[in-house]
Amino acid sequence: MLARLVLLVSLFLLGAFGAVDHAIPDDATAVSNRQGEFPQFFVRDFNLWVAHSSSDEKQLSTTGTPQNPFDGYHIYNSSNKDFVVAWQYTPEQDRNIMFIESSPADQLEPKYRPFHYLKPGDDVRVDRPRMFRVRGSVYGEVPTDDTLFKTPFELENIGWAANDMEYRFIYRERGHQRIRVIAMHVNGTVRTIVNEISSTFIDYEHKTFCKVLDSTQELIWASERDGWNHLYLYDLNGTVKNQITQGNWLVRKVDHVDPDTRRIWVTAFGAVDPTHDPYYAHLLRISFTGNNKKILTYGGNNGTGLADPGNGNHAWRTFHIGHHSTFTDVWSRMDQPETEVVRDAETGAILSVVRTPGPNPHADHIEMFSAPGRDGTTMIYGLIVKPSPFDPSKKYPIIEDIYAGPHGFFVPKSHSGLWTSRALANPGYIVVKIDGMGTNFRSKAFHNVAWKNLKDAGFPDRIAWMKAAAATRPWMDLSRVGIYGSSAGGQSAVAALLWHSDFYKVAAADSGCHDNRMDKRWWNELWMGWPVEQGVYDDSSNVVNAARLEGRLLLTVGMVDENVDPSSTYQLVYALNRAGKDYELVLFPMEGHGAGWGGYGWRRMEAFFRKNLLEA
Ligand SMILES: *[C@@H]1O[C@H](CO)[C@@H](O)[C@H](O)[C@H]1NC(C)=O
Ligand SMILES: *[C@@H]1O[C@H](CO)[C@@H](O)[C@H](O)[C@H]1NC(C)=O
Ligand SMILES: *[C@@H]1O[C@H](CO)[C@@H](O)[C@H](O)[C@H]1NC(C)=O
Ligand SMILES: CC(=O)N[C@H]1CO[C@H](CO)[C@@H](O)[C@@H]1O
Repeated sequence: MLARLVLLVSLFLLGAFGAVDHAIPDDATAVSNRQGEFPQFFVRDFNLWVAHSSSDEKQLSTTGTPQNPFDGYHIYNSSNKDFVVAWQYTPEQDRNIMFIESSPADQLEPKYRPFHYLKPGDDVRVDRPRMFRVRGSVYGEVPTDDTLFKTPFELENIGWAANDMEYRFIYRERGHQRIRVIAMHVNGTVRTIVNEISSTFIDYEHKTFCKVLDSTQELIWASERDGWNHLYLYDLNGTVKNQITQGNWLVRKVDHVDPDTRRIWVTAFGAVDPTHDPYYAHLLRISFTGNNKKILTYGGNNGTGLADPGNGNHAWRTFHIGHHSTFTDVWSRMDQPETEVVRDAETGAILSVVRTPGPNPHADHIEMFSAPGRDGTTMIYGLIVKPSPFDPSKKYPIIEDIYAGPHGFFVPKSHSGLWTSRALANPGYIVVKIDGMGTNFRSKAFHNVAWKNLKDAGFPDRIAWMKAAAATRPWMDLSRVGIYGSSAGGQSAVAALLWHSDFYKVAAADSGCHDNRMDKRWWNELWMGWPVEQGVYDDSSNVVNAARLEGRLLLTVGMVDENVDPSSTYQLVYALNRAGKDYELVLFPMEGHGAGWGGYGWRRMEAFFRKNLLEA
C-alpha cells in the first residue's frame, strides 16, 4: 500500500532537518586512529590509550569499567595533537520485549524472540566527554565538571575549535526541554555557548540546526523561542548578535550557508503570502544580518505569461545553490500539475519555461479545502476525495484518514492522483485528510497542542473543518463519519471513539500505540514528557480509558511489530473485554508494523466500513 509506505517513511525520516552540520564520525574514523600517523588513540580494556609509536603505548584513563567504558567511536583529538577528548559512558538499559513467532516456516513449534526495545522512563546511555593532555609536563586527564551536561538524552559532537583551545559538543537534555552548546576548554573550564530552553518541548529531531563559523567566531542556531522556527546569529561568547529570520513563517530546513558572502538559503514555510497554503516549500535567501530577504521561487514572471508563478509546493536543484547562476524550479499543487522553469539564482527571475501545467486530470475527484480550527482563526488545511462515479445529489458517508504524529504534517501538497484514497472512496465515501493542531511545521503554539496530550490529536480542528466543508457540500453526510489510522494513527482512531463518539461512529485502528508508556522511548518522551508522569500518560491512554468506547471498532495488529510493541493492542483488547465492549480483532501472527494495511487487512477494513458505515 502506498499509504503504508508513506507512513513508514515518515516515521523513519528522523533528523530530516539536517540536525548538526558536523556528523558523528563513522566507525572508520575512530578505528583508523590505530593506523597511519602517531599518536594513535584507542580503547583497550574499557580505557583510553595513546600510542606514540608502535612500542610506546600509554594508558590515559583509569576509570573505564564494563559498566562505564570509554567509547572508541567517540575520540576527538585536537589538530595540534596536544589534547584528546574521549567520551566515557554508562550504557543504556537492557530491556527486551518478547515476540511469539507462532508459525515459523521451518518448524511446527513457535519461536520466542527477544527484541531490544526501550520505553519511556528507561535508562538512556549517558555520555561524559573527558579531556586528556597527551604532551608536555602534565600528562593525563584534565579535570572537568559535568554540571552543565549531567542528564543527557543524547550528546552530539561538534569538534575542536580551529585554534585547538576548546572542544565543543551539543547537550540535549532528557525531557526535551533544554539544549546547550557546550565548550570544554583545554584548561578544564566548561562553559555554555547557547542555552535553549522551552516550557513545553524542543523538537530535537526535526528542528535543530547548529553551525559553528570558527573563522568569524560565530554560530548559527535555530530556535522556536519567538513562536516560530527561526535562525539566530550568535558570537561564540554566547551573545545573540542578531536574529537572522523572523516573522509569522518558519525555517523548515537550512539548505546552504555561505560564510564568504554571509548568506543563507533555507526552505521556508508560509513566507510568501498569508493567503497561500503555509505548507508549500519555498527557497528563501537571506543575509546573516537578516537583511536582503529574497524568496527565489515566487514571482519573477518576466513576460513568461505564467499566472501567479510559484504559488505551489517547490522542489529545486539544491546543489546549484551558491555555485551556479541559475537553478531549476519545479512546483505544483494538488489542483495544478507541475510547472518547471529555470530561474536566475540571484534574483529568482524566470529565465525560461521548461514545462507548463496541463489541465488538472483529478479536478473532479480531489478538492483542497481550508477552514478555521478550534480557535476560529487559525487555518486548518486538508483534502477532500470524492468517489467515482460521483452524484452531488446523494449523501455520502465520510472516512477520515488520520495520522497526527507531532513529528510531521501529513496532507500531501504536490500534485497527485491520491490513488489509495480514491480507491477507498469509490464504493461511495468521501475520504478526507487533515492536518490538525499538534502536528508539525506551523507555529510553536500550533505544535504545542500535542504536548503531554496526544489524545487531542487535533480533533477539535478536524471536526470544525469537516463541519465547515459539509456546510457548502450537502453531499457530505456528517451523521456517518468513520476514521482509520495506523501506528500513531491507530492510537488516534481509537481515541476518536473514546473522546468524540458524538461525531465519529466507526474506527479502524492498525498497529496502534494505545498507551504511550508501551511505545518506543524517544518519540513518546518527546511529546508526552519525562519523567513519566502517570496522570499525563493515563489521560492519553486508550487502555486506561477503554470503558469510554462507543461505536464500531476494528483492531488489527502484526504480532512481530518491531516499531510499536504489539502488546499495546492486546492490552487494549483486555481492557475492552473487561469493560464489556464489542469490537473486531484481526491478528497478523507472522507480520510486523502496518500489517493491517496489507492486502488482506485492507480488504477486511473495507468490508468493515461497508457493513458499519456504508450499509449501516
Ligand atoms: C581557562 O581559560 C579560560 C579562557 O581563557 C578562562 O576564562 C578560565 O578562567 C581558565 N580557567 C582556568 C581554571 O584556568
Ligand atoms: C568574547 O570574550 C572575550 C573575552 O572576554 C573577548 O576578548 C572577545 O572579544 C569576545 N568576543 C566577541 C566576539 O565578543
Ligand atoms: C528577464 O529575463 C532575462 C533573461 O531572459 C533577464 O536578462 C532579465 O534580467 C530578466 N528581467 C527581470 C526584470 O527579471
Ligand atoms: C592521530 C589522530 O587522531 N589524528 C587526527 C586528529 O584530528 C584531525 C582532525 O582534527 C585528524 O585529521 C587526524 O587524523
